Amino acid sequence: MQNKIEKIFSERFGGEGNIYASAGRINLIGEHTDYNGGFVFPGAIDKVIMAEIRPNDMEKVRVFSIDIDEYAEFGLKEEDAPSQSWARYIFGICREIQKRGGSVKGFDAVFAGNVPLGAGLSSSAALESCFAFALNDLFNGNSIDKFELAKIGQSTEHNYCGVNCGIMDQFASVFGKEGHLMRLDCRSLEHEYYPFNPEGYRLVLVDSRVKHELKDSPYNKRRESCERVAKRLGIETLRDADMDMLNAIKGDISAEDYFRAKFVIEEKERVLAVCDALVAGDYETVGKKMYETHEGLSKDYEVSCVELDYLNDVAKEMGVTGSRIMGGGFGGCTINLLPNALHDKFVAEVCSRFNEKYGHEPMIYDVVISDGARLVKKA
Ligand code: GAF
Repeated sequence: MQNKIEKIFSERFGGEGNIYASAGRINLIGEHTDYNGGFVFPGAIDKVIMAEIRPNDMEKVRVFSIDIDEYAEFGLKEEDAPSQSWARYIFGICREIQKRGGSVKGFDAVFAGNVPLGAGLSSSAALESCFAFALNDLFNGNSIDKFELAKIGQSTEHNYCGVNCGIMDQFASVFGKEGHLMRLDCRSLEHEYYPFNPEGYRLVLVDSRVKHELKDSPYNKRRESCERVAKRLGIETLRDADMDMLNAIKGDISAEDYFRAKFVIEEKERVLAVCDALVAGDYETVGKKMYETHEGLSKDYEVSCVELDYLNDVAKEMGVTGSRIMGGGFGGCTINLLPNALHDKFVAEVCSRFNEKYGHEPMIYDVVISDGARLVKKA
């Protein structure tokens, strides 16, 4: 990928720029808890967005996406927003840096990636944090701290891409560390790295290749449900709610809102239980909690789909230790924790059975926990 980026950059713009990369993410457990001030347990992976970037002494950005095979050119004022949705991520990063008093001048860029799109692996956070990291380095002497870089990515989603996401994806993408997951408290942003080296086990993603776009999905609606319940309870976020509090207002809220909040309250406890189980090497408990999360996401939060439920059923039938939908839902991947010895058999069977039922094979990704945003090469 890097060679191709360098070749195209020099053909389009001449010479060379710095090369930066940032990663997609997995999340072991803690789904839809981030925007409720709860805990998540993500890590960056070895699938990246990589960009070659160089200031151009103009007041405009010229950028080429290799994967989409499109070029965009835009200025740096609010009214200069590009029409292409992929370019709005980059424009949003520029604007959010500027809004915080940071500097962004014109630049040329070429980028590509291998984070599968719409698979729940957060390709958009990888793109955002790659550019946020790069523009901090190129125009701000790295004076913007990493917490702010993650928030710049999140605000880009809110203000330029129509997704009211939490902070998990951008945080994992910026703070990712090779071989480690991180337990992140999304309210305080306190985080602790956990070495992830489960002896005898591994993580495998099964991508249903059912595409979702969070922007057009009911993701924002889920968040609104949670906020309505929190407001009714007189608390800032569901982080501070428990089942007794929720049951006490059950008659005053819609059944839908009740079940959304119930999932979030239960999921909060599951993340903490999984962190402890992981430290104790108790993978059976980790797996059990993953299945409970899937059940909750499917029945109470209603962000699954038939394909993902089927993948979960096959995993359970085959003795996979833990399996669940990963990410926002409405398509994408399941994440599976399984003994090494079951890996090949599971992969072969899940592919053939899924193909038989839905007419296409899922994609399989073996998870490698890697670093997040970084400078790859200086020009
Ligand atoms: C998406 C969002 F971007 C995250 O903020 C998070 O809410 C996740 O869905 C669900 O846990 O990836």
